[in-house]
Amino acid sequence: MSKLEQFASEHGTLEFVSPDTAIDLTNCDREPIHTPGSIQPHGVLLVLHEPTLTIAMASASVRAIFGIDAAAAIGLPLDSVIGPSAAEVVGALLLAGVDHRTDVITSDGGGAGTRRYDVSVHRSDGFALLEIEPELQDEGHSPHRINAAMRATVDRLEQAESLVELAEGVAAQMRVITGFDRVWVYRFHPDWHGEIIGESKREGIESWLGMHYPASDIPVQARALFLRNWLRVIPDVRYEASPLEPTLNPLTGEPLDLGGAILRSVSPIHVEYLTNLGVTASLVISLIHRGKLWGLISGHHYSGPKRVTYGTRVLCELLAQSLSLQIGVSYRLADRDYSLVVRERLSHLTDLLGKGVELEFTLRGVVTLADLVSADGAAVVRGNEVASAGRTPTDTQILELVAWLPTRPSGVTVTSALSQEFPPSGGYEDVASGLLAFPLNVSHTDWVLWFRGERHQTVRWAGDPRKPVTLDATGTARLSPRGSFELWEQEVRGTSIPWQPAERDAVHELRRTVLDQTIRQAEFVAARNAELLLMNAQLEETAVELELQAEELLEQRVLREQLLASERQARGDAESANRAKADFLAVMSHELRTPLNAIGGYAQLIALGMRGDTTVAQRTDLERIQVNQRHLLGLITSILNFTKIGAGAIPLMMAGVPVAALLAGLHALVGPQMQAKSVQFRILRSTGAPIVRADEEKLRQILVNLITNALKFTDTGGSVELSHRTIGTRAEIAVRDTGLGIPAANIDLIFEPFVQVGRTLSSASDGIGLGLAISRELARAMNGDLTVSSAIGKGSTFVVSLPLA
Ligand code: BLA
Repeated sequence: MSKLEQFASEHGTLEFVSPDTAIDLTNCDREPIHTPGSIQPHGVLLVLHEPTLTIAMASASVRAIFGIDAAAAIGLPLDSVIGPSAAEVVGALLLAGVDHRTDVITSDGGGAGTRRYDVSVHRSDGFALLEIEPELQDEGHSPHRINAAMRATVDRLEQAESLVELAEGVAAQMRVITGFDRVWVYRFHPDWHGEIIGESKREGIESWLGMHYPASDIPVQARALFLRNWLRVIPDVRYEASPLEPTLNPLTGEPLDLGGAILRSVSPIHVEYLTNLGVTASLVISLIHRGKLWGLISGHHYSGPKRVTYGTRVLCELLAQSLSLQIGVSYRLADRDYSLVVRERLSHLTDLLGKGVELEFTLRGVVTLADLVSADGAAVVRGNEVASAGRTPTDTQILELVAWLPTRPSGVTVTSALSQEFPPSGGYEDVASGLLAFPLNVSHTDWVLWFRGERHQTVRWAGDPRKPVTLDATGTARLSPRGSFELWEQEVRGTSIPWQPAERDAVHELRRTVLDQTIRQAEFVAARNAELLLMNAQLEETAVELELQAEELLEQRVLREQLLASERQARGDAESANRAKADFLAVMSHELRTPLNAIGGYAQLIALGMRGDTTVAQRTDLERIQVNQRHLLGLITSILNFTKIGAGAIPLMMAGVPVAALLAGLHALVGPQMQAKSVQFRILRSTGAPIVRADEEKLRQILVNLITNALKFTDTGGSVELSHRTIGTRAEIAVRDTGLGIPAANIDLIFEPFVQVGRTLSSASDGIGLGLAISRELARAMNGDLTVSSAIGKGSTFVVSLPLA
């Protein structure tokens, strides 16, 4: 793709008005500045047929320089105008096949005697265009001097610590080389308005450093030409244009495209602009990096015409290129560094989400949701529920915002000037001038939002940017660039620091992770429901049978109870009822295990292929049946255990247990799991050597349960720590983790049997939340207790306390 096509694809197509249309406010960006039909008169343009090199068009200036009328030159061979040896050099240049201009110096007589000229060739509209400028007295650009200038520049570039220093260094060098009154470096902003970011000027003229200029000062078609032609000169702003003869391209009947010509006559509007600024001569070089126009560097003269030799121009181009390069590199380095940081934060968050942690949880922690994109605050909205952290609008304001968001094109919303799109947010610009948001569901009721506060900024414009032109006395919009460049300060309100590409990418990625997760959960729940329905039907049959058996058992028990009535009286009714319930559950659980084992066994037979080949889908189903079968089995075993303790049915072997030795022994049991997950496992030494009264096996079971739990909720890189201490007549053993922590509201629930806390979804193999309930029952059965304290994002500490022996 040519640069121009690329430019057009980024900026929309360039359309031009016809040459004789008057240029006014509505069409000034469509002035066909590439086809002015004339050139600046300090040089000559000869338009040549190839390969004959006969002249097809010539500029009127050919008369002053080569002593022949343009009209008379048409149809002549080139050598008869510029002399044979010069024509030979031009022919060689063209043969070299270099398509854009190639500049050399050639000397010859032609009609006007022997002189030296700078010539330059390029091709346009099917012709070879030859531009000839009488050579200037050389300003002494020997290779030695060029070398010295480049060296000085490179030194300055190397030492520059900032963009401004870099730009000033290059401007200063360029001013030394060219002798312009001022050299300025201009950088385009994303909306194509520009800012002077570096300057070098002679004493006695005002500085323009830091001034801003509206985008309309350099309209789109002029910027497009900047990419085609890197260097433009206007040696005398008061020049009188030299017209082409004939006026139109004889091959096409259209005006000739002079977009690549250095001598091209410039737009009268721009000439007027320069005149208003007091500029008498100028030179402009595009600053291009990776095919993109990012700025320009320009020399101004205020004290009459100024031509710059060809050699000097080449040197200036080199300077401009090194500046582009240097700036490109430092931007890319900074971008890359920041991208890496954002990536790291992203992977931390997606890891958490991958473990089933709710998005709301990530509002706080080591790396928060807000941290991901360096936002001031973030919020997760689900229906009317708002969870937020950091600097954010109020819940009500957030809900209003979320009601408005679905009216925008869906997907990720990115703005650094929210109040321009959503005026009600004008009331809280200080916390939310920047917004990044994406919906969590298709009905657009749930959202994640990031906020950035207002950035205070004053922009110094050279003249009021809202009035780029002045109107004539009749008030009609005849275009004339403004005459005043008086400082005009604008307080920019309601904008935040813009969101960086790396930040937007991270949000897109997070969105993908969250949506994937949601889909997977929905599928999982649906699949489980289907399985459970199937299993329910099977179990129901068994249940009917069991019920009958249980009734029978109860009857027998009643009979027996009647016989043993006297003995039972002493125990009290409450206890007996309890025991009856436990026994019933025990029997039922026991009886359930048999058919469940059968289900598992048959499923395994089929899975192993003993009943013939199975399809992939069937194997997946079988796996699910087995997973659920094991899950149910686990549940039943837990119920059994729980009821046994509750009814005092678990025999306890109470003895003196030395705590330190017990803890040390745990290493072998849980160490490998810790290592596998890269969680640090530590047993802290303590001065005392307490011996508690407990059932050693049961105490170990409690601790293993607590440690396994801690590991489950602790991220890779975290730690689990065991410690003990003696308080009065009791010893305390603590299991501390650096995991997710338990929300205060849930603290009381975690010891309830059958309640799962802090997990979105319990996978079938994870147990059913009986572990903690059992552990506490066991601890209490041993005259001890189990308690917990926790802080969100920091971790939890479970403490088993037992009486000393
Ligand atoms: C071109 N306008 C330009 C150029 C510059 C500026 C640098 C390129 C000139 C060249 O390539 O030689 C703008 N000049 C500036 C700025 C400063 C400066 C910002 O000295 C600040 C110090 N110009 C207007 C308006 C219009 C306009 C209102 O102000 C049209 C509505 C048009 N500017 C305009 C056109 C060109 C231009 C058409 C192209 C000139 C050409 O290459 O023919």
